[in-house]
Amino acid sequence: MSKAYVAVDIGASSGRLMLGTLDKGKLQLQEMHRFKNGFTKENGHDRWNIESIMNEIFVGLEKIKKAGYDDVQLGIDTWAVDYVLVGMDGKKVEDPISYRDARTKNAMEELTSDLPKSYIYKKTGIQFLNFNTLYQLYTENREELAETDKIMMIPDYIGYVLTGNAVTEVTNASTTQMLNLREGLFDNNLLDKVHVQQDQFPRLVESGTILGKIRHKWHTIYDLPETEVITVATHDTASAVLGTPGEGDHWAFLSSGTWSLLGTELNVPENGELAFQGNYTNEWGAYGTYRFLKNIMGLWMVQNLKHEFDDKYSFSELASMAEKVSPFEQFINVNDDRFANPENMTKEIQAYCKEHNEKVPETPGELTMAVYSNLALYYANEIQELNRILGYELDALNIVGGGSNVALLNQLTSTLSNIKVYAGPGEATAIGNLMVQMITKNDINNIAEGRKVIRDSYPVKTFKPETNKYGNTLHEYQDFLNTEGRDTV
Ligand code: LRH
Repeated sequence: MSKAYVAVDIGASSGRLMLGTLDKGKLQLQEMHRFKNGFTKENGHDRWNIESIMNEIFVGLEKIKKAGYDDVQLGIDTWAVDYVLVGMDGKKVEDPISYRDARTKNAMEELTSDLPKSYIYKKTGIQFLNFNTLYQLYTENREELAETDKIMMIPDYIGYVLTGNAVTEVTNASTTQMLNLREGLFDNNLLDKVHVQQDQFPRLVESGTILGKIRHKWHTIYDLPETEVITVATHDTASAVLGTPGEGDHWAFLSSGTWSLLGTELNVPENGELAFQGNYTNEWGAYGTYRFLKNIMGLWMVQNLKHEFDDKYSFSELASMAEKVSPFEQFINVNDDRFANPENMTKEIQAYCKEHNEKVPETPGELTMAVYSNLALYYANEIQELNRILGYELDALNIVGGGSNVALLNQLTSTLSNIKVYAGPGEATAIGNLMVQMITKNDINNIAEGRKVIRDSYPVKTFKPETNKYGNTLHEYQDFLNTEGRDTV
């Protein structure tokens, strides 16, 4: 049997264990376990239930053992920015708080009132999002923080529980907005600002570092395969971009899941004035790359609508209903903070439209179309912005992740952005996770070869721009955004 690799890929709304094997240059993927994820109110805050996540990982591993895999490699990726505080006893202090919790509402403005944004950006090259780890740590109780032995990003913490070994992996660590681009380390001034010491973060490691075997104690509780954990590109977006089969030098990516992460891969960070003004980020990637991108609200909006319709319709049913409605019936700034964690997404969208004298969407189809058409407009605007900042034209957009299955959104995006769209694979994140493991174990030589394996294993769908279909709509939307207040620093 060929070597078996397991990707533990956990997003904000679901997690999965995917088994990957390589056979004659083709990747075979099998979903072995899937579970729901989400935060709940606990002890005054929106928190992730980390024990339940651990439990799901063990359940998944037991299934893998039952399926006949006795010896596997395993990598973990999750969403970014959130962390677990670990006490002197080696245990979590509390369940980690979600980045969507209201606690950071004013933290960024407070912290940056005496450390200017331009100063932080020069050092870190990271976009200003009010939930970055820097601002989350700023809200922590100082005494509690001083007594904390370790501050661990979520995937590093999961690896630590599994193996007993603690590291801080760079792709995810960069989303703290506390890594110094030039020094390649946590920045002392920023650490001081939030009353944290260098050594509270376990040692920094690159993606592709072997973490160790799963601890004996877990084998005494669960029936697990022999498992070696590899620290992959632990930030899910870093894994997704690795798993994107872009070709040439000027391709853009859109990692389309709970968030829409739109950008391009660079070898040198771009943290000049235009990037700063446009609030673009330079997240660290595996093997010395940078993800130059922007966070856009994404499918989170549709996920919320779906729940609010009592999960009566699947995502594809919602898309079919949306297709029967005309696009662009209303303009919405999808990146408005009010959509980040509203009590009710349907009502928030409707209230927004009323306040802006835009047509109010009522039916599931209208609401879904309102989100998709405005996401596509937002993407198109940012592609122009990317071209302007980079000083060259991006010539293709690779859409990956669950959102790459929404043909309606792919076509709208292609036409509005006037760019060729390649859609797929949907499981790019798990694939990128597996790729780093395979490179570490010498089954694949490098990213370029890995991307070829992906191209050979997964057909992508192409969407071409339809000429002159929507006339001036993008310009009108850009005028709307300009009066609305764009996402700039
Ligand atoms: C996507 C993601 C994104 C981060 C956000 C917190 O899952 O990791 O890259 O900005 O979650």
